[in-house]
Amino acid sequence: MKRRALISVSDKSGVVEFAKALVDLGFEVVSTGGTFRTIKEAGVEVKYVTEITGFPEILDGRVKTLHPKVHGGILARRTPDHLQQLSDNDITPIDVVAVNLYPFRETVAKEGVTFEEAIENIDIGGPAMVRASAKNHGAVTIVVNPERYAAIVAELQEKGEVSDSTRRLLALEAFAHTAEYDSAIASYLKGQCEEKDQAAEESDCGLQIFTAGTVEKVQDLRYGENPHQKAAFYREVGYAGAGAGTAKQLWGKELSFNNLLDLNAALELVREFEEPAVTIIKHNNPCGTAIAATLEEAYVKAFDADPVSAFGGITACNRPVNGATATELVKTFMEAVIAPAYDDEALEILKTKKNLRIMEVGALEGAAPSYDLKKIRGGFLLQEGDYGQVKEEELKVVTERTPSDVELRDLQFAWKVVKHVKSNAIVVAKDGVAIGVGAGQMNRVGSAHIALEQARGTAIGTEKEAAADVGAWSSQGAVLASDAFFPFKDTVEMAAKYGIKAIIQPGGSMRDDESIEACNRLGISMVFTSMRHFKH
Ligand code: 93A
Repeated sequence: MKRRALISVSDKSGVVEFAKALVDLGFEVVSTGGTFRTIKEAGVEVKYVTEITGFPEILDGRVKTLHPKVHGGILARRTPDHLQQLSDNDITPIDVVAVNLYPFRETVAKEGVTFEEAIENIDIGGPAMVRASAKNHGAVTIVVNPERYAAIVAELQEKGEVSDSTRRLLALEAFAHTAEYDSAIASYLKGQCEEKDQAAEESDCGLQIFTAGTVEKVQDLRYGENPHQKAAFYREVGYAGAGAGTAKQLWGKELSFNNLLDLNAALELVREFEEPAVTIIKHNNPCGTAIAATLEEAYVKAFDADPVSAFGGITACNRPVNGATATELVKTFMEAVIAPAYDDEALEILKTKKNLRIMEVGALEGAAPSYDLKKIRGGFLLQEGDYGQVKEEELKVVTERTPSDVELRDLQFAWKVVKHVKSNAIVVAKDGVAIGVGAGQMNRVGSAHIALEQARGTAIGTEKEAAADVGAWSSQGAVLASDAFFPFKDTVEMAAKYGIKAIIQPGGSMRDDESIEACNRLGISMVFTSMRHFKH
């Protein structure tokens, strides 16, 4: 008896050659409508599936292979008992199954696709055969990927059969194929449900973006946060807009795990600003951030805010990088730079640094919101990104003193920066520059101390020499932002000693009164945002 192969594929690439090779190896090839025609027209011997089922394809092809003559032939163990049952029912075993599924993902990606078209492209008979064959891979060779045809033919030619280990690998590939297929359908339907039900969208936290099949591996990374940790970089399929995950690397060394994390932190910070803005990130915290009239000026100010920390940092710019900015950038060692674009002169200058990773991300506007995922052992936490914004008219002055216009501008600047600093976060700012950053301390006053001490010694641009000469404290007249409320008045009292003139914080502590009283006593303005920005 001839061995039987069943071929039913939507992706017809290589199918004629495969069928021909099987026929040459002595197989009887059975196929469904379109596949049958393709093979037959190429002059290769093939049987139409209805010949073996004795049943027509019905319901516009919805039922073509869903038949015991097919599934019995696939699922039977090659034991005397099962083979006897096949023979009693006039069923021939099927040893090779080549199936790939209706192109669901491609169909729903097409513009203007209707719901009905999408539904018709949900393959039922195909996955049934794929799963049945993969389950019975002890006897059946299942191939879902046309790239495997040649290797299978080669094994059959060499050994007369496909080895156990190959069949098992093919089964694995088959189950991955159907799992990915079903998750694409689930994602699509979820999108459809959400379009109809706004409330559902609001209550749900976008879990569909993390289901298998909606992310793709970009690359294995050399290692994770440390060399003994394996790691890889995945990208959300179809994410619209500029993000660290979608940026293009134009130049430089291979990206590392920590580079990607820092690139993300950097880009998310500068996209807060309308004005030309630059930030330099170290270990996920911004050591220097500035806004200015030009990008070049913003870079110089950001760098000068903390040149020691900026060494080996990751820089983000919210404007295309020009030659002048690039000239400044290459003066020190930077790991990477990310920006919407680069002009030719800038690229030429930046490329003098062999290892500098140059990342181009495109226009920052209009990016879809993204989610934040944190892994815990045995689970994960998913939340919307922190896109909370406080408008100027929502700020509430709670002190006798009102901030001046310049202070108000600095308060709003510092508030945007502090959102991107690990909690407990304190940022001291002056003239559009973050001159002191206190990050990740376990108490707020500890972060304040770090930020204020740094601000005290920071000297920006033209102030540099003057400050050095007279020993002036740069923190004089600066403003301070806190990502969450002050539990005690101690931070206010410390800020006053450093000459801070205005403070921005969410408010909402049991002891707000004490902090307000301290501000009034010390001549400081304080505004409440009623929104906090914890970052863990
Ligand atoms: O419509 S189905 O869900 N019902 C079936 O019984 C069935 N059998 C095979 N889809 C079915 N298929 C699929 O048809 C295969 O998975 C393959 O993608 C496609 C091949 O059809 P044709 O050979 O007519 O081009």
